[in-house]
Amino acid sequence: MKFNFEDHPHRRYNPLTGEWIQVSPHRAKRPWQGQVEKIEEEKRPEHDPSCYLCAGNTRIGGEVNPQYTDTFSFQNDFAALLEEIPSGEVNDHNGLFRAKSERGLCKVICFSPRHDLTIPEMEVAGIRKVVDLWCKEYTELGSRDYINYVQVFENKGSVMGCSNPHPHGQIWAQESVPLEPAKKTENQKNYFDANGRTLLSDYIKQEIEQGTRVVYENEHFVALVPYWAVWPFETMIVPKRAVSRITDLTDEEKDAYADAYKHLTVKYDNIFEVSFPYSAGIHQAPTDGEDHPEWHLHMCFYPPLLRSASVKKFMVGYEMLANAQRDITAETAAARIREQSLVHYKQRELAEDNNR
Ligand code: H2U
Repeated sequence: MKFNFEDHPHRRYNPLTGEWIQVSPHRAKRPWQGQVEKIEEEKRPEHDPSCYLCAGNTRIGGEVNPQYTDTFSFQNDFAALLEEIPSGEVNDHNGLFRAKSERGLCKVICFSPRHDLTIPEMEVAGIRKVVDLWCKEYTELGSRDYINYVQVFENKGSVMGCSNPHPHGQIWAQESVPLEPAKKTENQKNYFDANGRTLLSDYIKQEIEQGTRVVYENEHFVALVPYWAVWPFETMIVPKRAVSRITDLTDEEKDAYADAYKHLTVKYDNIFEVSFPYSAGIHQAPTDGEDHPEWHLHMCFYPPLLRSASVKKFMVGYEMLANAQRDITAETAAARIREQSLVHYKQRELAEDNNR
């Protein structure tokens, strides 16, 4: 018998983080053949008077949101990181008790004043305004002396712990480079030093040639299920040109980014005909004053759903105690995402209703 990746358990290596993932393809080669139940979603109003992110409403701390018309950002009223703290450090008992003060700040980014929309339901032009706001925030926050990393992210759906369905994301900016981007800095640097090209330029060149894990592509961006994906429908959006930070993208590339973000998430929603939950975020160069030519910007999407709108993958048991593991292969998941329409299911349903 000859080993093959479609049938036999194996491990795959993530060159960005230096970690391995256990793949058990024999356990669930066609996980979507079971029943797919459709969850009825509540219809939200365009403006909700009780939402703290809607335009003109009062937030918990008493501040009133402006009558914004596209995007809006504000400092998180319950920020996890604070700017005004004294610095301190503890290192006791042979390093067994170590701690260090951490300065930073947290912002909330509203993607649209429309309470009833999500990224896949927004126009590309509206999403482009979100990209522009990310650029503005990355520049402003990153230019502060003590801020060495700016993490842009979005928690979508209550299953991801998102507290409000109004389309929004967050930014945490801080003194240290956090764990995930720190691992990626080290591995990308080693690759760049050895090869003179970014790790992801070489990687996406192969992916585009092979095509099996690509789910969407436009002139400047590619969306794919990484070879080393952990979550069932995990993806990455990567610019084709090696840019270290979002502010290095040209106007045309920023439009293409918005287009890829929209179309990937439309496909996501279409899989189970439900607003697909995920945590997504941009990994890019630290704002530590260094050039970072090794860094190749990318956006990671980690959706928890596995088999239907209500069956999610749990990272428990073996995953908690030993190693991340998946059943369906990256290739199978990619085929499933790729085959989805670029028309959002709600648009299709609307068109069907109008034709009736
Ligand atoms: P989620 O993305 O997890 O839903 O978080 C929304 C953030 O909005 C959350 O971090 C903040 C919360 O602290 N928030 C405010 O800053 N002001 C408010 O009035 C309510 C919530």
